[in-house]
Amino acid sequence: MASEVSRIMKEIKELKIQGARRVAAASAKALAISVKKSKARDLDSFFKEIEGTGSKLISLRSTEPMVRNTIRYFVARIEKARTVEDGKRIAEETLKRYDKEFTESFVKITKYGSDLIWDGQTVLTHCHSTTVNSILVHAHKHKKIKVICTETRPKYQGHLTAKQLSNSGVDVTMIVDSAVKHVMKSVDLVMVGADSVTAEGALYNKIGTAGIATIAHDMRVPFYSATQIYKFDPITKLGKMTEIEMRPAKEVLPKPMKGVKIINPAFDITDPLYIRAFITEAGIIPPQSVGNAADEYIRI
Ligand code: RUB
Repeated sequence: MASEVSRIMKEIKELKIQGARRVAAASAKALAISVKKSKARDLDSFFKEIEGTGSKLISLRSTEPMVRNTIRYFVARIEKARTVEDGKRIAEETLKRYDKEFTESFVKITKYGSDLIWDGQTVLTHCHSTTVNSILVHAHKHKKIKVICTETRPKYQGHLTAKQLSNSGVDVTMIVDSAVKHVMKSVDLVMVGADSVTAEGALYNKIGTAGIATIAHDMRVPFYSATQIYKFDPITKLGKMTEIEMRPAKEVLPKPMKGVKIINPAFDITDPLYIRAFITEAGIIPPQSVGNAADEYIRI
């Protein structure tokens, strides 16, 4: 395997590349590199190689349907090749097309999400979502907004959120995750990203999201998730659940504590009942319509 591909895989695993969009984009890049560098002499071994790299990329973060959808997007096109050289050309073209579609949907979501925030409002966010950050920076350019972000235990992705927002001039305040209830009275809306969206409109996002949604619901604060439709998980149409990635205990406690067990789920599930809408490239979609939008939009 090319060293650049191994490096990308390692960075995904260690969360140096984190967040569903960045993980999917990096996986697309890694697959395209491995196709380009393939030394396979016949189509059979070429396809096997692609399948192997694709499966490896998918296995790195198990709660990421966007990676699975991305790999399927590539494989479905490359599999039409008649020769290895043809396959390499198709992979290159697919990467260009994928990047273009990826950027276009991101621009749309940024605009739709920003339109939901009114002048003078305070938005609470959790973890680090490139999608939500883009919305908040865009909104800040056109109106006066405040942002409250959680630090996001155990890996503190909220630090990156705070840093990026502050560098862009956004008024940002960071809280510990357990302070969400305390601050909710001064929040006008909650906006988080998404890792997986299911057929019934449930949301998988960073651990802690479901608790925030419950508090927002109790206090009548609208809760939105900004997501590309490619985060829809097709297996949920068949009644299966997206898997929740369990991460190493040392992320919670670097040195083990005698007699103490640790579990470290990376994500949790927010009930559709608590979600006002998903902000997608297809518009602002209520949870019950997400499955239809996915049928319409996902072109694999
Ligand atoms: C990141 C996370 C983000 C979503 C959306 O978790 O939960 O909210 O991935 O991000 P982790 P984006 O840090 O474990 O990857 O909008 O950038 O796709």
